[in-house]
Amino acid sequence: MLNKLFGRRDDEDEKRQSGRLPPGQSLTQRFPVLHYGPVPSFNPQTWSLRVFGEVEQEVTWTWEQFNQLPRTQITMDLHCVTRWSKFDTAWEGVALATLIAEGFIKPKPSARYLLQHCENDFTVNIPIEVALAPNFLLATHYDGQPLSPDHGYPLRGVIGHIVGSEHKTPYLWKGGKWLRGLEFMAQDRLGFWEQAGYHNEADVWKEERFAYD
Ligand SMILES: Nc1nc2c(c(=O)[nH]1)N[C@H]1C(S)=C(S)[C@@H](COP(=O)(O)O)O[C@H]1N2
Ligand SMILES: [Mo]
Repeated sequence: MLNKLFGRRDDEDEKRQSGRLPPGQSLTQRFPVLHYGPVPSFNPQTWSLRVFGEVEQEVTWTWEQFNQLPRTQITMDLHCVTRWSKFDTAWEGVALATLIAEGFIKPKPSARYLLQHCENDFTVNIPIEVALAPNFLLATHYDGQPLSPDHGYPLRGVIGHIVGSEHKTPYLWKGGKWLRGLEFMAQDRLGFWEQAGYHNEADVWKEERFAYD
């Protein structure tokens, strides 16, 4: 127990000294679970991901079709608005930028925001440039294994900080678990937590946690 405690503190000091611990965060070696509502069940026969809104052509993929899309692996630091940070997490899935570069999705020039639609009507909004950056992934695997049900199985958005990169890093809530739809939008629309008072930009380095404080 004591060993584990010292291990965490040493690890945290090291991350702070190397500039990887954002203000107001502390390091966790666990992987906490946070969401509103129940964990949905997954049926591979009926699951689909619908891409719609400001796109040249709407497309809906079955689970089998989604698994044929080109895949990407990334390692990121995750920062949760509830003040835990988890470092060097390994993810695998599909990058939105790749889907667009390879013509699987053709957004209209008017597309400026992305709304992630999740099971149980949960939504979360991000600007298109955040959605297309390499630190946002449509993830199916964490740490070499399919996502666990409470972390978003079978598919979630995940967003974090890639060490050494300059991409904007929002808090982890900007990745929706149990994804079922991607809506490209001309105008911004607030998601579930944003409507509840969370900051719309959510930049971890600026500590943009809540809209009014
Ligand atoms: N569908 C859905 N996705 C969600 C949420 C939620 O309530 N529902 N909560 C967000 C919040 S607030 C956080 S901090 C992260 C937590 O991800 P984790 O449970 O894998 O740590 O999921 C985000 N994605
Ligand atoms: Mo959160």
